[in-house]
Formats: sequence, structure tokens, C-alpha cells
Amino acid sequence: MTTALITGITGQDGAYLAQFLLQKGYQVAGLLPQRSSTSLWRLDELKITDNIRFVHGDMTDVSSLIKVIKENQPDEIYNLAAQSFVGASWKQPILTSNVTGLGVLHVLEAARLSNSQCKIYQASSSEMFGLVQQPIQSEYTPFYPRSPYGVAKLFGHWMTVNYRESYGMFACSGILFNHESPLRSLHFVTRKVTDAVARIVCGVQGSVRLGNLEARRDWGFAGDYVEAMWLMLQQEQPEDFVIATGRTVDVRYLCETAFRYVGLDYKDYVESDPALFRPAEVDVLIGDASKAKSKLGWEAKTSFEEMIRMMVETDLQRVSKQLASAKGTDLS
Ligand code: NDP
Ligand code: GDR
Repeated sequence: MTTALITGITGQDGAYLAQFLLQKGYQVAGLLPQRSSTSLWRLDELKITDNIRFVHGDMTDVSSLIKVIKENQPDEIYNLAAQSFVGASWKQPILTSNVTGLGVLHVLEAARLSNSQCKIYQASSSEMFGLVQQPIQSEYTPFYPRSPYGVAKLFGHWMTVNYRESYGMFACSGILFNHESPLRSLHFVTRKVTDAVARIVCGVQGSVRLGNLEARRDWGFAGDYVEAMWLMLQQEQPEDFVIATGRTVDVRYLCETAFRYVGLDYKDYVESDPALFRPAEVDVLIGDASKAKSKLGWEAKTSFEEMIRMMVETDLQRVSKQLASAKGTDLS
């Protein structure tokens, strides 16, 4: 049986990837950092918590990673763990660099020092393009990160390339553009908006304050994107791939779409607050995933509108359930 080790198993992508690999018959080990309490809500929602072998370790502690690799002998490592919120990376640049940047080197070194022959997937990001140097970004576009997070990701990206070239390791970097889902954390703008829509409809929130409404992103569905991670590790040769939809829309259109779904006009509920603007913004991202299409046979399946509908519906169910249980109503 093929064994995969997923770092970041409790995050959005970790949960969808674990579900995907379990369906393929993999044994899945998930790295859990030591926390006073661990949140398994995503794995619980997908009903896969009991199918995962949890192993303890932290991205900032290379000895724990060596131990985990030696004890579990994974065939594939999906390195998804990160401090992944761009906004927080200005407030915690050193933590972000340690986890999101140096942490990647720890995984690569741990695999090398353990003499592991495993294949490694590194979760690189479109944030590395930052102040974009080409109107549409592909594997050949020069990088110009705009946040401590983007800089840390770039370090991890080049280390992955370097370990592949220096030691012949099967290490791939997936340069993924934004991808969202009902399992997205509330920090991120899509889920912040769909959660607000649900709360406004249920009468527990009046409005929502956002930052820059003009920022444009190439937003896809996380459930589609985890398949691309797996496909990269099934290739004959390790290579890097851009994964994107090829369509860009702005935060304003996100609001319009989410509020329209419940018959409301976003202009009545959304405020743009300059205090929520970032010190340096990534104005626009749009990816060219034609290499992934031709070599991996991968392309995005879910439209932006379908994904936002899915997120609004799930948040409406969640908020209604919370309200019902607060009132002591039995919904079952
Ligand atoms: P999440 O923020 O949802 O998940 C991050 C995961 O990393 C969590 O499981 C978290 O655990 C874990 N983690 C954080 N710090 C540590 C640590 N010190 N040691 C071990 N684990 C740690 O991210 P996503 O699932 O959205 O993204 C997955 C990866 O893909 C990330 O690397 C992200 O930067 C990258 N990426 C994401 C994109 C997206 O649009 N979603 C696009 C491009 C790249 P805990 O919750 O316990 O802190
Ligand atoms: P991003 O996602 O920074 O692209 O990183 P996020 O959803 O945080 O921001 C997208 C854009 O929306 C603007 N914005 C707001 N953002 C947030 N979070 N909250 C707001 O209130 C708000 N108002 C406007 C932002 O300024 C930005 O322009 C995500 C993460 O998943 C990274 O880990 C990943 O690498 C990249 O996507 C690709």
C-alpha cells in the first residue's frame, strides 16, 4: 500500500488531499504540531478523521521531521504546512519565515538525511509573482514577492528546485493560485464574505468590513486543485507546474456574486475600510495552466460562481444550525 505523509493535514488542502488519497487506497499519515488543542473540524466534516494516522512533529523542528519520516517511510510527502495568511505575515514575519520558508528546507533535509527515496510535493504559491512581471503568469514568469509570506514561499520554492538539482531528489513545486472551498479559514476574503452573507441573512450581523475591493485573483476550487498535486508526483520526471483557472475577478465581483445568491445587493452591506488594506498589495493575478493541461491532463472543473454558491449554501447551513442549537432546538 502506498503511504503518503501530509504536513498541514488540518488545513483546507490537507483535508481535501487526505480524502482524495484515501479514496485512491493510500495509507495517510498526517503531521500534527503540538498544540494545546487540535482542530480537526475539516477532517470531521469530511468524515475521514478515523482513517488517518496522526504523527507528531513541527515544521520548525527538523529532528521531529526526521523521526516521522524514519518511522513512517512515506512513499510521497505533500508539504502543505505553512503560516498561510498573507495579511498576518507582516505582523509575524519571523514566524512566517521560520514555518513557511525554513520549514520547507527542514522537510527536504529530513528526507535527505533519512535516505528516503520518497517523492516530495511543495506547496508553492502565486504570491511569489506578487508585483507581476507578465500580464499572465506561467512557470516562466519572473518572481517579485510583495509580502513576507511571498518571500518565505520563494525561499521554499527555490530550495525545492535546488534539492532536485543537487541531489536528484524527486521534488516538485506546484505554483498554485488561490483556491477556496467551504473548508476555507475565515481569515481569507472569500469565506469572510460567504460567512457574512449567511450571518446577514440570519439576522445576526448587519454589515461586513473589507479591505481593498479592487484586488483581482484567479480563484479556483480546492477540491479540484488537490488532484493536480497528486498528478505531479505520478510523473516520470519531477517538474514544477502552475495550477490556475485562467480567469481573474475582483473582490467587488466576489461580493456581488455571493450577495446576489441570496437576493441582496452587496452595496448595501459591504464597506471598504482603509485600515484593512495591506502595506503592499498584489493587485492582480491570473495564471496560465497550459503546461498542467498538456502534461498532467489537468484543468479546473468548478467555476467561480459554482464555488461561491457552494460556500454560501454551506455557511447558511452552519449559521442556521448554530442558531438552532443556541436556542436548544433539535434539528435532527
Ligand atoms: P491552511 O492555512 O488552511 O493550513 C495550514 C496548515 O499548516 C494547518 O494544518 C496548520 O496547522 C499547519 N501548520 C501551521 N504551522 C505549522 C507548524 N509549525 N508545524 C506543522 N504544521 C503547521 O492552508 P491551505 O490548506 O489553504 O494551504 C495549504 C498550503 O498551500 C499552504 O502551504 C499554503 O501556503 C499553500 N497555498 C495555498 C493556496 C490557497 O489558495 N489555499 C494557494 C497557494 C499555496 P494548525 O491549524 O494546527 O496551525
Ligand atoms: P491571498 O488571499 O492574500 O491572495 O492569499 P486573501 O483571501 O487573504 O486575500 C485576497 C485579496 O483580497 C483582498 N481583501 C481582503 N483579504 C482578506 N483576507 N480580508 C479582507 O477583509 C479583505 N478585503 C480585501 C486582499 O487584500 C487580497 O488582495 C491566499 C492564501 O491562501 C495564500 O496562502 C496563498 O498562497 C495565496 O492565496 C495564493
